Amino acid sequence: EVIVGSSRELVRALGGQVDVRPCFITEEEEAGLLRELEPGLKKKRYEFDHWDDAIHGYRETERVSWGPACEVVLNRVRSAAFAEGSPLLGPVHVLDLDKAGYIKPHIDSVKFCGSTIAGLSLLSDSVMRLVKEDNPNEWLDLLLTRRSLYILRDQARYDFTHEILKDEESVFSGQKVPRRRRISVICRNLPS
Ligand code: AKG
Repeated sequence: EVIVGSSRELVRALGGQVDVRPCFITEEEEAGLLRELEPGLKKKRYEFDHWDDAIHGYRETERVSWGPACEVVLNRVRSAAFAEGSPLLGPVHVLDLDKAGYIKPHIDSVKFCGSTIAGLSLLSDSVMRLVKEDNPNEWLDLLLTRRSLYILRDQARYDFTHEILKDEESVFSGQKVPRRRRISVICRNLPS
């Protein structure tokens, strides 16, 4: 099980809007993505000190063009997450979280991103928590294993905050999920 929540009803109700696919990419594909991303990321420093930021302990980049092997992987992500012809945000967002880094609860800007967020997780397992914005008793935890894909859409994207738990709090269904350095590769569509 990779999705648990405050109630069975909520898990069922949001089922069509939250998708977690373990082992979405192979070890070779992960290595290929890292080979393309590491040189650029290594030139940046992790940011820890911006207290108003949603993200703590991160560096990030955007990438428009990829080598052929990575393009194949990204096209698989796009066809899993988006309807054919749906206009996508050109650059793919790459977020590198330090082992001590985490993402605080937030809702992505409705001005800049559309109904769907799709992310690959590289290098580490993690727990993503969704919490209903107007009722914190309603929540879902997603187990994002290394090399998995998650997709959030519609209500799950607009009405729930999402966050990536810090290592000390990284527990899924009672089981510790050690959080190491994690890189996410995130595709989004444009607002309609
Ligand atoms: C965001 O960019 O809005 C995220 O929360 C990224 C989540 C992730 O790292 O997978």
